[in-house]
Amino acid sequence: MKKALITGITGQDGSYLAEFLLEKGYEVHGIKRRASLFNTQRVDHIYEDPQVEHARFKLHYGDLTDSSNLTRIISEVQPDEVYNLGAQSHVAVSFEAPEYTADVDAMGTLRLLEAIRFLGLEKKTRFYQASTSELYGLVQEIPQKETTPFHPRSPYAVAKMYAYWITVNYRESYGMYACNGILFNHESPRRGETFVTRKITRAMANIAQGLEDCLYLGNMDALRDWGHAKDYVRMQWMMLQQDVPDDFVIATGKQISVREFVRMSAKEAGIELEFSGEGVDEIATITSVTDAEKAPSAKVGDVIVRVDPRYFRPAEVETLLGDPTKAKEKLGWVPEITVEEMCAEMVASDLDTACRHALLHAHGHHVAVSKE
Ligand code: NDP
Ligand code: GDR
Repeated sequence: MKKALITGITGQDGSYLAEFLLEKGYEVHGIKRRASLFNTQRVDHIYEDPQVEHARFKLHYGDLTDSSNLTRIISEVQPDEVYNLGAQSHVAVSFEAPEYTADVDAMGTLRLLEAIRFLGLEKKTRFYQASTSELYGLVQEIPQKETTPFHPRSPYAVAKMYAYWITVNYRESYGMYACNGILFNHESPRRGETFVTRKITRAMANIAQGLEDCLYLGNMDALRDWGHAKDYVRMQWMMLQQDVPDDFVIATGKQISVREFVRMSAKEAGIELEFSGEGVDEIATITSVTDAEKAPSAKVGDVIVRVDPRYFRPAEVETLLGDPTKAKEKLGWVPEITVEEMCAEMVASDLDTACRHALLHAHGHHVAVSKE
């Protein structure tokens, strides 16, 4: 039975990858951080009590900032494959916490690679690094492919650039099977609530159900190539099953703006919107309610989207569009879920939660809607 170790197993991708590998028959180990509240909601459905005989899903406390902890876990597990998905993954937050972001995202990658080497596992353990389209930042070529030059635009992207090159370096220096997946934005109902797609689908559901009045966003002109996390974790595994390690762009090859994603999400929640005004004065107004069951609280004429410059970034990545030709040709990978299908799934999931909260609210229970 193959053994995989996943850092960031409690995150969006970690949870889908763990499910995927369990289905493939792997024994799956994951590193979770100690927190004052439970932080395993995304993997609770696959949790197995450690007392269960032959449990195939095991969690270890750890942190990417702690070398001795990582070395001990890798030594105990002796993994065939390590997927380094753990990161301070929020671009805007990386401007607030640049040093911590570098420690986790850049040095954390080095710590893992060095632990594998130190333990003499460099010929056994295959390594996947969660690289990112943010490396392209100020884009030099459209669409972006494996050979497009990098120009990172945030402390997050600069840290991930170190991680990218140290992964290449360990492959070249020590013959390690180490790969970079240069993944473009990918989302799902499990996406963190402060990334823009989930912030939008959640807000549209809450507004439809009368739990929130207005969504405040930053740059609505930003263009992204959005795919579904389920499609992208499949590719992470495929990359580690080749004869020769290599780096791949993973993307859909299509892009839409943040504004278009708002329109699409509102529609899924039974609301048609019209955008007007420019820059910080841009607003979106309800022009019709197409599904009164989904959106009983929506009223024509209400302004439900505004701009808050607090969400502008010191340096923005305006446009990202990936060219996944290499992944298609060499690995036969094609994304199966469109952005429209993904948006519909996310809104349906957030509407489900909003409906339950609205019911509680109607029965006099206070429901706090946390926002950022
Ligand atoms: P999430 O933010 O959902 O998950 C990040 C994971 O990393 C969480 O499990 C988090 O733990 C963990 N983590 C954070 N800090 C540390 C630390 N100091 N030590 C150990 N673990 C830590 O990210 P995604 O699942 O969306 O992304 C997975 C990876 O892919 C990340 O590296 C991200 O940068 C990269 N990526 C993501 C893309 C996307 O569009 N989703 C695109 C390209 C790259 P906790 O749950 O406790 O917070
Ligand atoms: P990104 O994702 O920065 O691309 O990084 P995010 O969803 O945060 O932003 C996408 C674009 O939307 C604009 N935007 C807003 N973003 C947020 N979070 N909140 C807002 O209110 C808002 N308004 C507009 C942003 O400015 C940006 O242009 C994600 C992360 O998953 C990274 O870890 C990963 O590496 C990259 O995708 C690829």
